[in-house]
Amino acid sequence: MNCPHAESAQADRNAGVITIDPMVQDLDGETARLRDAGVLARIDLLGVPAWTVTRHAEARQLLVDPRLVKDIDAWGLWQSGVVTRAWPLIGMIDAGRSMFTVDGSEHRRLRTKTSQALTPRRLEAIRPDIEKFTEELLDALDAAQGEDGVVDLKAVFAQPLPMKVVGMLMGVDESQHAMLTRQYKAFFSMLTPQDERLALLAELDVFYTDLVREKTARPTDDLTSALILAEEGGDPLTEEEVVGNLKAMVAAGHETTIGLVLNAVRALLSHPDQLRAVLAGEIGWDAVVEETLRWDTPTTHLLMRFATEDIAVGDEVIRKGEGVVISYRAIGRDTEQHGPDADAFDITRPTRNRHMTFGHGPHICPGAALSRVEAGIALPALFGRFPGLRLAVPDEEITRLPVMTQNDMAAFPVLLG
Ligand code: STR
Repeated sequence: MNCPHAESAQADRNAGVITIDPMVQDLDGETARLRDAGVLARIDLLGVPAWTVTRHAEARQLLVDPRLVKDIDAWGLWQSGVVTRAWPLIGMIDAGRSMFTVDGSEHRRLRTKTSQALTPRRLEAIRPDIEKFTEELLDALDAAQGEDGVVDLKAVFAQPLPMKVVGMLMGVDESQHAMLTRQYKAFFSMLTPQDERLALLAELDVFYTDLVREKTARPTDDLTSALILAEEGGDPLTEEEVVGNLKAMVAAGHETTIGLVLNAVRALLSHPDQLRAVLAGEIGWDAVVEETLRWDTPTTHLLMRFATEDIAVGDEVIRKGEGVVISYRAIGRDTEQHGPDADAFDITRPTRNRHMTFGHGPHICPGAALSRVEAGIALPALFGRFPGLRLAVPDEEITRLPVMTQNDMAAFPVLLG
């Protein structure tokens, strides 16, 4: 290109692009840069350009805009073959047919049974099971202390609990939990070579398909069996659709709740006055859960939606075929929504319940109530059993995993008190 204007226009464009660094340790710095870049920011995801939404109000609008769809075939860069299955983030988007990837009336058909099974009322029935899992894992935590008293709260507590819960709901045998944890860890890590990631996704497909066939032959009282059975007079989900929903439930139910529990513990340990207020009963655990969801979102960036028409947002235009990410961490720190001190963790904040961390609109997280029940049981039980719980290393030494879409810690070493 020898036209100087075009070149400088190109440079300007690149100058405004924020590269999402898979190795980033300073996540607050990344969040602040995205917010400074505006309502809509141009980002680079491992060489692939996309928009991201960084503000609460505009995200709320876009999340109900039918011109934005989840169908990967609406993506220009996919249609043209620029993005292929060789791109490390493809598994976040091209995940098979499920409630996660389909819109409109088909989406309602795919999602109804799952959301009905996860209402706060229905969840009361499994509360005793979650409490039992929690107590068992607290015993395991006690037993796992090393000679120096240090134990990894992630590996021994925060990670197995959501897997036990989602495993019970979906009918995944305990003997498979460690395998699934290992596979999802490799799936999310950007250090995993892409051929290995594609291979593990194929293995998981076989695993889930076998499970669906088993439940088809011998239905039990789990949600997988319920998804297989047709409504009276209704048309049943296909095997592919049941597998897709099962994959989405296990992946989402496992990964995100680990983050919620650990992020809450971390926030409380670094804000001891607030921990004291909660332990003294001055403020409820629900406040801790909601403020953690706002301030330190388990999902940093949610991939991806595609514009089926040009969509104007402020002074920018998302062109037909372009991809849009929702940056939930930036949205939680929106000063217009949460005030000038949005970067501060404050469980007494009046807007703590007005976050959008579970999304909004038709795709709003169907597991939101479940994760609130899990965290609402796990956190008080943990601090009830170990009131002197503290970090075994300085907070700055907690390292993030190389995961682009989640705020994932490598380990969370604690002393039980
Ligand atoms: C992982 C791979 C898979 O087999 C199915 C899904 C669909 C649901 C996705 C999940 C994915 C990745 C993690 C997600 C989850 C929905 C919510 C969760 C994006 C692509 C997070 O918010 C982290």
